[in-house]
Amino acid sequence: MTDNAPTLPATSREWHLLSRPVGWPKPEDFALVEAAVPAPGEGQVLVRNRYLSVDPYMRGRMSAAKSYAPPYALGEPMLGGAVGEVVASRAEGLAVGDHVLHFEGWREYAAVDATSAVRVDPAAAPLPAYLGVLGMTGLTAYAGLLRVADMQEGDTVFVSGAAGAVGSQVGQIARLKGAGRVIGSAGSDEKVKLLLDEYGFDAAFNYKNGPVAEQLAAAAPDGIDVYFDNVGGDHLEAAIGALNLGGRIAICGAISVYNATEPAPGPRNLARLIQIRGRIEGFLVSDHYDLQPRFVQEVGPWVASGDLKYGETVVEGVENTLEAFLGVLRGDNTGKMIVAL
Ligand code: NAP
Ligand code: FER
Repeated sequence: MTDNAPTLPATSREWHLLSRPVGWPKPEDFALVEAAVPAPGEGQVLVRNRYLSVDPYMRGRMSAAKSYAPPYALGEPMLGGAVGEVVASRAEGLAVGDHVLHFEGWREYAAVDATSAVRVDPAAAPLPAYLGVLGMTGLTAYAGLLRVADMQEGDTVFVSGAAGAVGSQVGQIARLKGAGRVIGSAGSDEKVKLLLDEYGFDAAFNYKNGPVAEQLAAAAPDGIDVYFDNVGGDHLEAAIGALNLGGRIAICGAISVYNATEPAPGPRNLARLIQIRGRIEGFLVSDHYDLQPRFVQEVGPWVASGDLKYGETVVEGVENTLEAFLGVLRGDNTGKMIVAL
């Protein structure tokens, strides 16, 4: 059965990668292209995207290096999380007017295989929440803190990137799960104030105000039991230096080196892990989707009650998607960076 909405434009806009950035991505590496609105094939839906996700990992997919996700193809629309409305359907089980989460972001309209679209309920949560607090970044925080770092009640937890999408949720989940002390670092005094005043962190510092090791030592005089690493670099070295006996570090991201053109130096104090029997473990959210039901069941009510607060930085217009992405790398965002179309 073909189920069509009455009026669709003939063309719409999509972002292509033209060349692989070296260092900081430049506008010339990208193009906003006008292309025909695709007709959905059998088993597909045509989605009018409403919200696009821009995320740090996309920097990795702009490079040619082999990784867990294939590089973006040159001259093709880029991929990324998006939530939109079905405007035409040739798929069983999805109808015009349904809202779906899918992976063909960076564009206004997308023909999406129904098998890779997940229906979401706009009455249960605002649509952008499915990209952030109840979506990929939220699950990353939940799985990384509770499963990978194995946070226990009473632990002192340190998280970097603490005012961002993942980090702000890590700190609050830690508090709600009974951490003894929650410490965050972020890149501006305003973000630090937000962590202390709104998100219930016990201590926070601006990593641009002085050496991380010194600021962490002041914030955690008795050391830390868990470090949730979003940034790498000197934060990681400082956290290893502050780690208590049996401490755990979950390596989630290393945004401080995503634009590096030379291999970044590693922590100089890894041998400390021997005496403290410390553990460092990297993880990918995609290996933890079995936790999604538990995550939504536990975190959903905290979000609904306001016990867990979340921020979003919303940029308007598909033409501003690249700027929004660059803004994430610069630290323009508080909470999840979202592009609203
Ligand atoms: P986000 O934290 O909302 O945004 C990125 C933040 O990084 C910026 O707001 C900026 O905040 C900070 N930043 C930029 N350059 C920095 C630097 N040199 N040093 C320290 N901080 C810097 O992004 P997110 O989506 O929540 O992702 C956070 C981290 O988790 C990223 O590293 C990402 O790659 C990773 N991640 C991993 C997985 C996984 O499966 N492993 C899944 C999702 C995300 P400031 O103002 O504080 O500098
Ligand atoms: C995924 C695995 C990892 C994913 C995102 C990430 C969007 C992010 C990794 C990073 O930021 O380092 O399946 O889906």
